[in-house]
Amino acid sequence: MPLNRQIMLASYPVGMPQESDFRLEESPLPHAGPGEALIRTLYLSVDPYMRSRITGQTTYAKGTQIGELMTGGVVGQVVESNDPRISVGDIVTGTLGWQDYSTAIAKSLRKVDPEQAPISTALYVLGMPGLTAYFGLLDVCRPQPGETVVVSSAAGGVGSLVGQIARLKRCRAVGIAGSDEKIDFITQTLGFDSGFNYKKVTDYGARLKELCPNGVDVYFDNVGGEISDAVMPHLNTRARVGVCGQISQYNVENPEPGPRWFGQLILRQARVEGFLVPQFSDRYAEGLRHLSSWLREGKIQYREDIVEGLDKAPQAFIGMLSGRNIGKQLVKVAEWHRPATTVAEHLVGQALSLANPEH
Ligand code: NAP
Ligand code: FER
Repeated sequence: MPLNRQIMLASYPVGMPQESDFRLEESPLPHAGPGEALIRTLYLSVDPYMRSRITGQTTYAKGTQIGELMTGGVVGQVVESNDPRISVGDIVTGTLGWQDYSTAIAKSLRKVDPEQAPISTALYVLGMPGLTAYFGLLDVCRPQPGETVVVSSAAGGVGSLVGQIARLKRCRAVGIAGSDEKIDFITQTLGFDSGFNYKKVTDYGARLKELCPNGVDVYFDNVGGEISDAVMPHLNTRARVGVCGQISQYNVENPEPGPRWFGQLILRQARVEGFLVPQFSDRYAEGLRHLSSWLREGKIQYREDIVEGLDKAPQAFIGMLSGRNIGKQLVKVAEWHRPATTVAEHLVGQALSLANPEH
């Protein structure tokens, strides 16, 4: 009888989480109840928001209590289903947690089409980070052709997409990230116009002035802290700042005091707006349609940083918070075994379309 490995919260982290804040437990495999499916985890996403869920306090969502399962987005394969909408073998995504197997109400799951894109993209370009970049940039920041868009944490899941979407909208994209390798990645592979490594540059303001000679029209803020303080004086008249995340503050025990830049907003008649991606949930289909066309047409490049093994999830999470990821940090939990029928159907489909291109 296989066991289900689960990663539980062992203690509320103080500052940067430690591996000892998490505990691996084993329990009997669950079964799907009425209207439910049993899902085998294939990929798990570790994301910054999880840090705010393990503080012992409730923010916009209920936190994880000590002894409870760590939450997280999963792509998995259905192994049992008690709902006609979901079949055994389907690939689905949902918020299922850090475990090998999960049960979920079938209607809370989204089906993933493995023919459309690699299934792991449901946790990145075609998932929550992609939608965050899409709506955060296009709806909150409203970039116009020719404008300069600055994005922080530019080589990460959300930031890597923000810069590319900005380029698709004919903006100049400038990224800020924490290593030379990340800057090479965003400029050489992703097509950002320029960027700088904030761990090497000491005078952020001077570097921003060089890289943004026409000022900053849009700042997509993923980090807050000193980096954002340095961007604010460069805002143009009617600039827009989308506050997506403040990761520089997630692991500090006491909020850092910072320069006071509200006067700059008056001077520049600028707008600062925070957002949470679920506020756009009634338009996710629109976002996914655009993101998947860009992906299919090769207009968006992506890089996944994959750690293997569920037991490595805490390490992957801590690594991501510490900046070790380039692209989206994922955990590969199990190999995907395509059901034979799907492969056969796929091959027949391919053969038919080769024989008859109109098919
Ligand atoms: P990510 O950028 O892939 O990974 C986190 C990155 O944060 C690290 O790689 C690191 O890169 C950077 N970082 C860590 N500590 C930092 C510090 N002190 N100063 C500056 N950078 C630091 O993560 P993601 O999933 O794409 O999320 C990015 C941001 O978006 C996070 O703030 C997250 O909370 C936010 N978010 C918001 C929403 C929403 O709905 N509002 C949804 C999703 C994500 P460096 O090497 O560059 O330091
Ligand atoms: C969500 C709302 C916000 C969510 C993630 C976030 C997984 C991320 C917020 C952050 O990183 O600040 O429903 O779903």
